[in-house]
Amino acid sequence: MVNLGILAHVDAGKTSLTERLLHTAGVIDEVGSVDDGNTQTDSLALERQRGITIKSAVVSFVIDDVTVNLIDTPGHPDFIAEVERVLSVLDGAALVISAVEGVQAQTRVLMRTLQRLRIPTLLFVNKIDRGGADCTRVLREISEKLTPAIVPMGSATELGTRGARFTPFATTDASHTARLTEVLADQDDALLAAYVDDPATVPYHQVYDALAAQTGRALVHPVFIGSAITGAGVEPLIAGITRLLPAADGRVDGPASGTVFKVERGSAGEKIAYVRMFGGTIHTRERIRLPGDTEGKITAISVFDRGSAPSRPSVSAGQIGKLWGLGGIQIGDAVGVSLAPSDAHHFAPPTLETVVVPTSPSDKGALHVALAQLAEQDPLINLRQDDERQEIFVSLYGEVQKEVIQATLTTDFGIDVTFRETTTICVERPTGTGTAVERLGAGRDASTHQTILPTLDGDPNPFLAGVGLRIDPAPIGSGIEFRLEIELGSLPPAFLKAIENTVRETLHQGLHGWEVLDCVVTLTYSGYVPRQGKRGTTFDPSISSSAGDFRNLTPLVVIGALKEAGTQVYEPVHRFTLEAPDDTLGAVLPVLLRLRAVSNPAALRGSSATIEGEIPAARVYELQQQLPSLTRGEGVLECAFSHYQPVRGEVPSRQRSDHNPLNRKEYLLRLKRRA
Ligand SMILES: Nc1nc2c(ncn2[C@@H]2O[C@H](COP(=O)(O)OP(=O)(O)OP(=O)(O)O)[C@@H](O)[C@H]2O)c(=O)[nH]1
Ligand SMILES: [Mg+2]
Repeated sequence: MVNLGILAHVDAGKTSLTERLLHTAGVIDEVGSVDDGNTQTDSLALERQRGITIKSAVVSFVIDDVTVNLIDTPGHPDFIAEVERVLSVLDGAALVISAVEGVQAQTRVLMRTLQRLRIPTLLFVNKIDRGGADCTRVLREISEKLTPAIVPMGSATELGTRGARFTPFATTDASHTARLTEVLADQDDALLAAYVDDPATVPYHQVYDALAAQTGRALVHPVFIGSAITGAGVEPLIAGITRLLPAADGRVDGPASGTVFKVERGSAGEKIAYVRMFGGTIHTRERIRLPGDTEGKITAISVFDRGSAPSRPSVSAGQIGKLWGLGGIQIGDAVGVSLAPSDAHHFAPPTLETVVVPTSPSDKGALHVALAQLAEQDPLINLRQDDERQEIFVSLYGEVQKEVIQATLTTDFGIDVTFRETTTICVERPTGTGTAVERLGAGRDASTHQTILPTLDGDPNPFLAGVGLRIDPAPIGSGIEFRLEIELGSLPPAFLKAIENTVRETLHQGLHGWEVLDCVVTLTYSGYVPRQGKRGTTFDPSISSSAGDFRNLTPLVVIGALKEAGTQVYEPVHRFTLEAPDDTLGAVLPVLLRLRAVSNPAALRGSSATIEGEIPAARVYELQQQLPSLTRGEGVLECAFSHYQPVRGEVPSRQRSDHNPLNRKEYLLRLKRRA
């Protein structure tokens, strides 16, 4: 059993290849076509209309007794979140690259991530039947831009014609064996010794075994070549999938553990969770452990097997199943014993945000419910409601995702919506160290514990809590770390938890309203009043500290420390590749400059110019809008998130939540009014 992901830049041919694999394996009699909207994996109405994949889909087939569960993923960067969730459940991947377009922006992003996660990956150079196919160039691009650790498994002829063919190198081909040995010997001492002894006598099966072993460790990447449309090269690819990728392991009789990578709603609105099992077995009617120490009862199971997913009494290690009955389940959740951290992110978060407005104001409540359901299937939509104006914000990767959300709300929920302008999501990082402290008792009379009225020189701390914090900057990508510099045990655990949670919550909005990243927050002081009562009673909350006191006080200390530390706002930047006719460069370049893009000199090939560079995410949409008129409709733009860069000039800010104001007095007054 192999769980295989098919990944690629948009339009490289993943869905067409999936269809062809299913046909070759005998699962379907007719090969469906993306262009006719009748493939197995692009089954949503929207996918069929648009001819692009939007959601990951699972199909399965059996070849030579190996069950392959294949996950077809979307290539459009707006749907990268779908790819992200699938990565944690794969035994291997096939990365598809067009023989015409070659290595594209998203190809690089995906390969980098596959390598970082050490996922065994085969490459498939597709579309050799199309005009302009050039395998030599594409193989060179692969080794220059993706990885030099590749081994072509055969050669292609009659490129650019319907008759284009792929011929695997013969096992008796001495020069192929020698080339393979050379690449593999680096990591394999036994092979190296045999090779040095006598290169001509190393048997092919020994080399092939070494190839499988190193492919399994993601050290090398076999390259297959062919066409999803004509079927050229597909049988050798299948042989590669079943013989070179490592099979799923995990004990069927061990403790049950699996990961949920997709959630959908069935025809009756019921929740269906797709789970990849890593160990053990789950049965119907069984109660299983879910995150947050909760339990769920499975009401039905189906398991992917030969095309469809028939109902089964159980799902076991290695398999992918659909589970019914788990109402609270979310994408990324572990079922049973948790193996991997579920909140690991492999790609950049969404960099855009927009306000969703129902056309009819009476739809507001329904819209909220609908978006919450969509967010369940796509957690990165990240709903956010504005306290004051009650507006609903959603995070986005791009305009296509926005159109898909709009269409889904209309067709599935009957709600028409429009969007307010899309804004970029920035982040903040502290620039220095800052400290702040609010001492216990500062605002209370020591003997009566009554609140001291605010004086002219400031409002004393009115809560039965004391907190001191220091904020230090931390390396990029390190997230937020909470440390203690107080003695362990000097504060009840519930109060400590309240402080840490509130610190994290408050840092969702820094001095300019953006999420604060990459810092260490240290608790340097704490104070509380133990449970006590007045005259005879044992407990009086008005004179004993509560978790609420800490939750209310902590934002003041966080913001105080952050103000002293200072923050820098960063904006997301995309890497782009722009291809356009060379005589349109005169029109394109000034526009790039105006949009604050930084680019290399154009590379010319024939009459086509390619420009690579970086552009603020905030300007990508404008460039996309202008491109057709600048390039007679021939320009092609590819973008992928690259990094965050400090904002120069006017600093954008985001509206703050009530529980996190910059102004101390305002904050205290608001709490008082609410009380
Ligand atoms: N000539 C030719 N066309 C192909 C081949 N593979 C795919 N196509 C065409 O390329 C287009 C995109 O194919 P898809 O299979 O939808 O590509 P995809 O990678 O699944 O696209 P997304 O899922 O949207 O990222 C369609 O028009 C296909 O017919 C091929 O091998 N040869
Ligand atoms: Mg597709």
